[in-house]
Amino acid sequence: MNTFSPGFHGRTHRFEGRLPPGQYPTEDFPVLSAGPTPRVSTDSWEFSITAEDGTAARWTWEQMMALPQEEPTVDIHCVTRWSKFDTRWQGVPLDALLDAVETSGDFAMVESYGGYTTNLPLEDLQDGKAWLVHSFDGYPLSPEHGGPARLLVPHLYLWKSAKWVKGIRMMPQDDPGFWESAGYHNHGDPWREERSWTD
Ligand SMILES: Nc1nc2c(c(=O)[nH]1)N[C@H]1C(S)=C(S)[C@@H](COP(=O)(O)O)O[C@H]1N2
Ligand SMILES: [Mo]
Repeated sequence: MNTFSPGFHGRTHRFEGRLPPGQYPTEDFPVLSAGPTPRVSTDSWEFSITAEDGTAARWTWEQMMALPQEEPTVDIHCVTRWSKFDTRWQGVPLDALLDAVETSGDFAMVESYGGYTTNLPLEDLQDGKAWLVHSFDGYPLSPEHGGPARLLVPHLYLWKSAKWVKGIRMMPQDDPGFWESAGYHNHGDPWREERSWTD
């Protein structure tokens, strides 16, 4: 059942202008994982940001949860063409975590429990554009969707929002992550349809 009909195709629907080219809206929340779901307990969970010189800032679960929290409500866009409007999350703005490290690197490699990686220019993680989130729709994030904590970078295709995130490594030069090495676009802006490296 298309839950957005009737009316979605009208010019005055409430999501006018919020659906990037080539996307369709869904109210489902599909799970897309490249491998098995790692089970990470909050007792052993640790998040780190490592500068190019190897110095690292680290947070335990309790330390991360004690930081000022935000509740972003954002639209998310998967490169497999579904978009979901007004998703509600809770977590820590990445700016607060990045403040803890001194870096001159312009690029970041995001690393997950389980081995997934994705690369971004540092600026795509700054200035209120990214969060480390632990709750979705008022509940702790399920393991399938990246719990206990995932990255949320809603202005880029969702493969940049690494699930089960473990840390960020600063890099002086860009380096492709998991999907970026497999032909996905290096940047992934849904409004420019940056889907594959040929786009
Ligand atoms: N660690 C990890 N993060 C990941 C993935 C993955 O396979 N492993 N898949 C990515 C892709 S391709 C998408 S579309 C989204 C899917 O998030 P969801 O399963 O919560 O919908 O997670 C992204 N983050
Ligand atoms: Mo994806």
